[in-house]
Amino acid sequence: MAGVLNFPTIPIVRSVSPQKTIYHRRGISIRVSSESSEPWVSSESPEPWISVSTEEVPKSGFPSSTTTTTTTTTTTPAFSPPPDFVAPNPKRFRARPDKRRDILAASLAPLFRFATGVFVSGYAASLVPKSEIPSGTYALEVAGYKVKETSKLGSRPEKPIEIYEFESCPFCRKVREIVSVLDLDVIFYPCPKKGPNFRPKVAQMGGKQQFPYMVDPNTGVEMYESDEIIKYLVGKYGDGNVPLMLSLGLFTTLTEDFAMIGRMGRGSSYTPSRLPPEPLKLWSYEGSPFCKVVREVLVELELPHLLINCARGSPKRQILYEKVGHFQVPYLEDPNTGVQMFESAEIVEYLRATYAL
Ligand SMILES: N[C@@H](CCC(=O)N[C@@H](CS)C(=O)NCC(=O)O)C(=O)O
Repeated sequence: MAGVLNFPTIPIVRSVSPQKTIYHRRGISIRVSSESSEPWVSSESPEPWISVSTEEVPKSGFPSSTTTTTTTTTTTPAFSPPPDFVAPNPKRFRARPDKRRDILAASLAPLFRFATGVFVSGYAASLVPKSEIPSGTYALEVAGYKVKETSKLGSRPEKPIEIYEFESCPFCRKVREIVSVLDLDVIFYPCPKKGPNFRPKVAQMGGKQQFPYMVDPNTGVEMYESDEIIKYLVGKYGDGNVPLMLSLGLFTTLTEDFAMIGRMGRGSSYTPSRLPPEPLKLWSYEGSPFCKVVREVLVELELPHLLINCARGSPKRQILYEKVGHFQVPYLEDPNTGVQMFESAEIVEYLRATYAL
């Protein structure tokens, strides 16, 4: 379990390279150069399927509008679904019998956190007769009624926020809760212990290996410190108010520590894996125990993933519902193999079969 002490970042100005200077003040840094790099491919990647070529590449992943001629790596991996792969049918609110203990243990987290990360900002719900919900509209059914859910969300960022973190870190969980509450989409760069790619990248960007580390490509702001990140995000993309359960100092940290008890150590250590060229896409939210077990494996395999947050009250529930005719999370879309699937147990097996070495 992580400790509960949180040390403020000492103000420093540090020159990282001739092209890039990062200013740190109380954990906040602003990227002031247009230098960029491929977001998830390590320059030292020894992977055998990576060939080196010189070509004109548009820079991506971090704030930059420049196009540079540079030597870059192009990946030509053959990622394919496991043999005989068949996507399972969705079974809402049901854990596969051999995974019931895992899901029960993962359910302790939202209990200890009083459901923070289960509902989006300004959530309200009422039971209405079925006839009041137009057909083709997502709504949960309870005892012959439909649940009408609404929310009040702030302004939306154009590009997803980027967060470097790992599942079993209580400070990272605080930040994952706030992005669920604010209904923000995030590219997560997992940083498990001994992970070869994104831990070094954070040290390169911010000067030290400390997590979470957030990059907002919309503003160029980068920062360490969970509390600072939370304040920044609610100010920019919320109503400016930090939710109570994230503003109670030691109590918040302790309950975040307790939230890890059921799944102690999961989602913290690196499992050697093959890094795909494209981030995976996971429809998910922090309060769901079914999503938690999938996130643990994404982190262990160090797989970058765009997380589409859709806690209760999120308008994105309707988007998934229209897209696949059903709403349930976790829902994985893997652009590297073309696989799209529901069901946490099978997603975990798929990820291990496809990416673990
Ligand atoms: N058997 C599924 C269960 C997933 C599930 O039921 N997820 C809940 C969220 S915790 C859900 O999507 N509920 C639908 C809803 O809220 O409308 C799995 O293991 O992935």
